Amino acid sequence: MKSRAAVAWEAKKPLTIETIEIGGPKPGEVLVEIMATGVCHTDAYTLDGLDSEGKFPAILGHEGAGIVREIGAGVTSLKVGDHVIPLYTPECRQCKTCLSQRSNLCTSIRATQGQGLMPDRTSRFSCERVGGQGGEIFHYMGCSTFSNFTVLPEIALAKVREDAPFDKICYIGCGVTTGIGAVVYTGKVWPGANVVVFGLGGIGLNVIQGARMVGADKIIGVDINPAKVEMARKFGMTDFINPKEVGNDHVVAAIQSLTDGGADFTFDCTGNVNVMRQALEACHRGWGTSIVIGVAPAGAEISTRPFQLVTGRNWRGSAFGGARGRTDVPKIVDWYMEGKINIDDLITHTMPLDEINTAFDLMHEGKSIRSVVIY
Ligand code: NAD
Ligand code: AHE
Ligand code: ZN
Repeated sequence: MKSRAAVAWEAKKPLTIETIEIGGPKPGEVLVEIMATGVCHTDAYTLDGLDSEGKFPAILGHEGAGIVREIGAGVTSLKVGDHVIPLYTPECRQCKTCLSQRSNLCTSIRATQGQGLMPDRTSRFSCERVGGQGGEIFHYMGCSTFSNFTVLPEIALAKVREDAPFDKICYIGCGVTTGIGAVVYTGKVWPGANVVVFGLGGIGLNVIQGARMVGADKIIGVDINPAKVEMARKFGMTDFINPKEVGNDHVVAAIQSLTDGGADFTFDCTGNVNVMRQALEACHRGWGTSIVIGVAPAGAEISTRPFQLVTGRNWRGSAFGGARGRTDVPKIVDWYMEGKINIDDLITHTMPLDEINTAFDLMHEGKSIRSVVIY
């Protein structure tokens, strides 16, 4: 069948809207009509050529919601008409990691996903504009939600309730779950904790609302863009630090002074390795935990004095908020529908697929929190 899709032909070039060909679902796979998709900073990072796994041409997008239109042989957990959220972190419930219950990083299809392919090592997407190799276009993060129709393995789809609006719950496919999950599942932040969030964008603001949800005391935001302050306060930020105002070398001291020596939890939501170091060093001696969420450019490395760890600070990371997609995503959709979390105010822009490049422009200009493409 055919689908409209925004294709990334090469790094640093705008996406173009194409009519592509999609192969039907093979055994264990599902054809999904994507109804809406968010644009995450990670899409921009890959498009900017910063992703060591970035392959072109590709159909980007990993923050979608849609409807099952066709199922392949052997699919048992989904049926045509089900509402679903694609999962770049699947949940097979059979691999060593899933069975361990110690991590959400299901390994069953990770290798082929990183190569832009389906588990059988082929692509379902092609476009006649591509020369050679049968016009193949790569998948992205196993999702490719910048196509109106896409194919995913059954284990990479969370079934969600049918009364939830696609144009809002698509954001649960990455940003909402990543931010709130990092607080709830990865950090297990306790009531009364002091929390610092570096980067008040589409992820950081969800860390803030997660911290408020679990009863954190001080929630300190750090950002170089003061335009983010108003929204951050609305979501629970109690204090704000602008490194450009206090001086980059004084950010850690400013946090220590607000938190009686250091934070219980800090979260990097910038992807900047220098900020990651600040976030670690702003933690309280003896127990403070810093959680890296931001995705750094290929080749970047983090550093600090080992003494920071010897004296009890913990450096951790979180992917997809530590959430087990098929288990936890439907619950997060419930939280939204029950009014426990706010998604609507974070979606600052919506647009049709033809205008998807505007979403990248708004992000780079610091003018949006989340842009959502509605098909
Ligand atoms: P965004 O562009 O919406 O927000 C980034 C924010 O960081 C902006 O407000 C920006 O002003 C701020 N910032 C940039 N440099 C800064 C600095 N030096 N000091 C303080 N603030 C600074 O991006 P987003 O969608 O919120 O994504 C944030 C990061 O999280 C990206 O690196 C993205 O790739 C990553 N991410 C990771 C996961 C995961 O599972 N680990 C999931 C989604 C996104
Ligand atoms: N491809 C990059 C890594 C990118 C990365 O870390 N992705 C996050 C999700 S970002 C969503 O917006 C993630 O889930 N990582 C775990 C994983 O298995 O990819 C690289 O460095 O190669
Ligand atoms: Zn994302």
